[in-house]
Amino acid sequence: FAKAEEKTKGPFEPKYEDYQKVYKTIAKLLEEKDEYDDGSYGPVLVRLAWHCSGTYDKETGTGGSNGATMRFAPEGDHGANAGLKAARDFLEPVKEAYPWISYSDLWILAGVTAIQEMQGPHIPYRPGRSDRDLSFCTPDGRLPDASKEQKHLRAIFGRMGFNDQEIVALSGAHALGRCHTDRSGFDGPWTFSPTTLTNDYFKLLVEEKWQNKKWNGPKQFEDVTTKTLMMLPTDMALVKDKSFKQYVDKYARDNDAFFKDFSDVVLRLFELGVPFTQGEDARWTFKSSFDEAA
Ligand code: ZEM
Repeated sequence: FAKAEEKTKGPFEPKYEDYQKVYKTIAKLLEEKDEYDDGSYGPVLVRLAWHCSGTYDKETGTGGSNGATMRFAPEGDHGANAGLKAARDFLEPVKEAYPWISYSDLWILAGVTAIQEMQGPHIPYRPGRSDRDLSFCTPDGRLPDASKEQKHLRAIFGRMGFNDQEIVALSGAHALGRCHTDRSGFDGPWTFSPTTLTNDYFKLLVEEKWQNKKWNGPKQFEDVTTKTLMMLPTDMALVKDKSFKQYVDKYARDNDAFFKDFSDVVLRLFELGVPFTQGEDARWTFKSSFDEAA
């Protein structure tokens, strides 16, 4: 039947509506599977999309979200990717329902969906990623090491092509989710609302007092007031470093400015290393559940 249809209509070419359908399916699954972690798979989906993209190296053009090479052992087993199987498994039924979408387009679309469904800004999206074999896996060590500071952040994000302002805006994603001792060794959430995107990460960085947490785990910081929130050494580097701090201050004061810059930089992060055949004007903006309700 599929073959006969191809003859009359040509091969299936998914359009905006088809991707919006995939978006809606992911959004519905997010709502249904609310027993995970703090009540949402949203944060771990964002981390999956970021870890696909953040392997990009602008000098060699290797890495990035094209390929979905984290499906394979070398990359899937990198320490930085611990725990992301939960996100990949969550998306497996979506891939089965829409076999025409590549894993690499799906994982990034899931990141976009998660951000929007957690009340973040719209993130324009273009398809065009194709899945590649394990020979395209990137070497270990391309993602940031949370125990380090500003010099390391500039080296890692500079390799992707990002400047100080962009590093700070991207870090605002830590308003979402938490650290898990069995994944990274660190423990706890950054904010009191880890399933809603806000500028609270920046507000807490500047308004709270942070102290060294006394425990058996790796060096991390806790808020003096409740001792329930956390910051990584790389998070604290953003307020220690003058050039970073000016943007932390700006985003702490102005959620709209954060949302705008976050959308701009995440869109670029998610497109790193992708050989698109369509131009930037072909990007789509998907409707979220909040747009539909309005
Ligand atoms: Zn994260 N991140 N990240 N990050 N991240 C964790 C969790 C999450 C760093 C890092 O080492 C860690 C960005 C940048 C950086 C998210 C999104 C983005 C965790 C905890 C660590 C240790 C993992 C665990 O134990 O489950 C470092 C050093 C970064 C350098 C600045 C950027 C950029 C992100 C997106 C744009 C998200 C959403 C999480 C929460 C995941 C979850 O499962 O809750």
